Amino acid sequence: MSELGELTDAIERGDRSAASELTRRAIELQTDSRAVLDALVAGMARVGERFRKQQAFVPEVMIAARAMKAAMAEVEPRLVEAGIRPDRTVVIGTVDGDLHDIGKNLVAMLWRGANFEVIDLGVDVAPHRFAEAVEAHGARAVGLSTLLTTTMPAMAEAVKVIQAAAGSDVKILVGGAPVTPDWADRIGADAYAPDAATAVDVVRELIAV
Ligand code: B1M
Repeated sequence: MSELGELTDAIERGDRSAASELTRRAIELQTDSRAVLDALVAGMARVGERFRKQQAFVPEVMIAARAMKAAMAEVEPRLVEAGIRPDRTVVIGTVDGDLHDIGKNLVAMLWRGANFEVIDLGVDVAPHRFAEAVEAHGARAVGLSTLLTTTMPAMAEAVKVIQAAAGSDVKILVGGAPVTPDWADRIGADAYAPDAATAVDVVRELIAV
């Protein structure tokens, strides 16, 4: 197997030290940094796909994301030198009044793994903070998560405030256990994703990456 193939496998297995070592070696061998990045992204994509099929679970995704982070620390200076930037900037957060963040963090990890710059606002995020972050970072999309039926109205309010501030150029993706495609339609969101892996495909489609 090629070294980059081994790197993809190391990310998929969540083997942090192998991922760092293989990335360092690829850099020493002057491998094109874009190809190294693609190998890392491919590893996360495989984990995301297994997660979607319920062949992998939350811990595996978190371990793979940790390996990805370690390998990214090795390759990032080269990417900067080569002028390679993340594809797009996106904002994510759990809506006002809701403290659940495990699902939201999974989405953020897979978005990072897919080479997005992710501005994670955390939990209990007031609507105006989403709008401010979009403006401050020039984000193209916002992800809103909620796990509580009681905070679904806060999701609707966030959509309204973001759209009023940013217009229809900024796309809004919603998700979380009580959220449905019908709810997404009713509150005027651009899209719904049932899980973190699908959220990668959906955001790519929304902003045409
Ligand atoms: Co809470 N909680 N909780 N809780 N909690 C639920 C959600 C609940 C269903 C439990 C139950 O009663 N059976 C229930 C909600 C009921 C309802 O509203 N219908 C509930 C409740 C009531 C509460 C409190 C009100 C309890 C209380 O204090 N009386 C309280 C609320 C606090 C608050 O937020 N203000 C509360 C507190 C907590 C803890 C703090 C203890 C803890 C959260 C810890 C944390 O997140 N750091 C917690 C937990 C862990 C849960 C359960 C057990 C697990 C949630 C979870 O992390 N799932 C949950 C019951 C359950 O789901 N079995 C429950 C794993 C995670 C991977 O799944 O987040 O659904 P999930 O994410 C999925 C998808 O939904 C999707 O992708 C992920 C998978 O790929 N997704 C997105 C999520 N966000 C997305 C965004 C996207 C796209 C997809 O695009 C942007």
